[in-house]
Amino acid sequence: MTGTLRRPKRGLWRRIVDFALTDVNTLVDGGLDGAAIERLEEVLLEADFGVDITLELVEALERAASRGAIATEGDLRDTLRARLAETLAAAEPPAGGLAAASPPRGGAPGVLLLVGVNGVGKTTTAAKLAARLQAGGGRVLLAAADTFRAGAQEQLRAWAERLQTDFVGGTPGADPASVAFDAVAAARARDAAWVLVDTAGRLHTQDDLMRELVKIDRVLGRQVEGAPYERLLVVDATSGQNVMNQARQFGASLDLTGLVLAKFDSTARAGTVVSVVRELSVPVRFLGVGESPEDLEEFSPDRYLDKILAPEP
Ligand SMILES: Nc1nc2c(ncn2[C@@H]2O[C@H](COP(=O)(O)OP(=O)(O)O)[C@@H](O)[C@H]2O)c(=O)[nH]1
Ligand SMILES: [Mg+2]
Repeated sequence: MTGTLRRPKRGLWRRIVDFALTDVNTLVDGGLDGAAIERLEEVLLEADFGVDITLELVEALERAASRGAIATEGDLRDTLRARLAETLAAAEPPAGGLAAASPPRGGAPGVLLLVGVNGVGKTTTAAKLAARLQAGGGRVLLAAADTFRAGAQEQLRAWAERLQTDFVGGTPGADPASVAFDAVAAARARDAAWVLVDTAGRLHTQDDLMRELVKIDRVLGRQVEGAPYERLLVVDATSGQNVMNQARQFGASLDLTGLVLAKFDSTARAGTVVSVVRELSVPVRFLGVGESPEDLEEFSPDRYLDKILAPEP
C-alpha cells in the first residue's frame, strides 16, 4: 500500500477515473494501455477486491476494449458494473427470508441465530434487527445465549429495555442451548413473532464454541420446524482476510444463510463485499453502518453497485 493510497476519500469510480484513466482517449483507440491497466489493478486491489476478482475485471475490460465496446467512461463503468453484478448474483438469499420481514409461518415464531467471533458486532446487530422487525409490527424477543461472558447478558438486556422487546437470558455458566429453548417457549407463550438468538463469540476453545452453536441450532430446530429461519454470520467489515477465515470456520459447522458486515462505516472498502460473496458463496444480507439501532442497511447488490460506481465521489 502506498502512502498516497492509504486513506482514499474519493469514491471508487472517481479513483478509477482519476488514477487509472488519466487519458480516457486511450480507450477509444481500441484498448487500455499497459500503464492504465496496472493503475486500474492497483486501485481495485487497494479497494479489497482481491487478486482473483481484480484480474477477472481487468481481463473483462481488456476484452471489451479490444472489441471496441468501450469508447467512453460510461462504457467502462457499465462493463465493470455488469461483471460485478454477476459475481454478486451468484449468492442469492433464501426465498422470502428476512428481507420479507414477516415471520415464516403462522403460529411458530421466526427464529434467527446470530453467530460470529467476539467483538465483531453480534449483539449490536441483534438489537438493530430487533428494532427493524419491531418496526415491521412483529413482537420481538431477544435471547442472550452467551452465558460465557457476564457482560453479554447485561448488554443484550439493556438493548431489550431500550427497544422494549421481550428478553430471555441465563445465569452465568448456564447451558446456552437451554436459554435458546426457554426463549422459544417464552416467545410461543407471549405470541412473539420473532426470536433473535445472540450467541457467544469465544469459549474455552474454538471447537467448544462450534459444538455449542451446533447444539443451540439443533435445539431450535427441534422446537420449531425449519428453525432457525436464518443463521447469520456477523463479521467486522474492516478485518479483511480474517472475514474469509471466520466464514469458513463457522460455515464448516453451520449452514449459514447470510452475512452481516458490521462496522461498514469504519473504513470498509468497496471491494470487500464482492470478494466475500465470491469466496464464500454466502450472500451479504445487511451492512452495519453505525452503533445506533437504525444503523442497519439491507444489502442490495444494485444499490451497492450504484453507490460504489457513482460518477461523483
Ligand atoms: N461503527 C460501528 N460500530 C459498531 C457496529 N456494530 C457494532 N459496533 C460496535 O462494536 C463493538 C462490539 O459490538 P458487539 O455488538 O458488542 O460485538 P459482539 O461481541 O460480536 O457481540 C461495540 O462497541 C459496538 O458499538 C457498526 O456497524 N458500526
Ligand atoms: Mg455480544
